[in-house]
Amino acid sequence: MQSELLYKRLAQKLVDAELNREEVVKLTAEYPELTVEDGYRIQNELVSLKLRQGHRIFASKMGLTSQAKMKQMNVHEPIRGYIFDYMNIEDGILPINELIHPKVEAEIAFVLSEDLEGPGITYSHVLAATDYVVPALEIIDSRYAQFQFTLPDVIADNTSSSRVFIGSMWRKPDELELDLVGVTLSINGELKDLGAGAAVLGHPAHSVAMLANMLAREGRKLHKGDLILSGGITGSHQLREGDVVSAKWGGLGSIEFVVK
Ligand code: OOG
Ligand code: MG
Repeated sequence: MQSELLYKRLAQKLVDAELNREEVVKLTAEYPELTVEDGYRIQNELVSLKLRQGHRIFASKMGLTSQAKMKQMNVHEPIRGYIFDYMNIEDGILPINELIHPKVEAEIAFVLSEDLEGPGITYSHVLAATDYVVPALEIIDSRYAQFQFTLPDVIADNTSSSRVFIGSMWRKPDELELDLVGVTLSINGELKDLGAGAAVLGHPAHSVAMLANMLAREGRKLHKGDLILSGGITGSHQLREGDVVSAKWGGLGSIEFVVK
């Protein structure tokens, strides 16, 4: 357990790195003793800083919930974080000059019709409390050099959250078998990755249940109306200026954007 002042200082460092588009050395290089709990304390400070700057929380997210992601990032435990209002892109253009080394990943997101309060939340509670499921492309942009980090680092860095594109096809959860929803991710017409909802902890609703149960440990809950990203089904893929990205979900439509 570190001091309050250190949490604040490290949160500020990560916020500055994002604003200045300058990668930083991972926190555990300087503070190897940082724990997962410290990571969440730093993330809490980062969220407070953003809220004080006038930003609002747009969505909650889970990360590292699929084998594809855990293997790729070499971190083997699911994590939670936030997506802020300024991160939501609605015009189909990703401005790369605002980012460090962005990557894209395909996800399934949930909109809740009721509060979900753990502990003991299961995926069937989640499905019963889901208003809509929607496709999402998340843009992650670690503030750390070479996109390399340990578990406490990536938690502190708000799970690499950077931007998000939400699809326009909203479906009721009982209209689909979410574990069987397939997704393809293409860049410049070339198929880069594919997967199915089951890649996320067997069923993406398990990821939302895990989030509710993680929050319960801090006496918190998910709220009616919350939007929650359940984590990358596919691995994440590096983006370059001029790229045209397109993803398709079975029964959930598609999302396209260009990198400018
Ligand atoms: C951490 C964020 C992971 C996901 O969906 O797995 C994430 C990272 O890979 O940099 O958002
Ligand atoms: Mg993600």
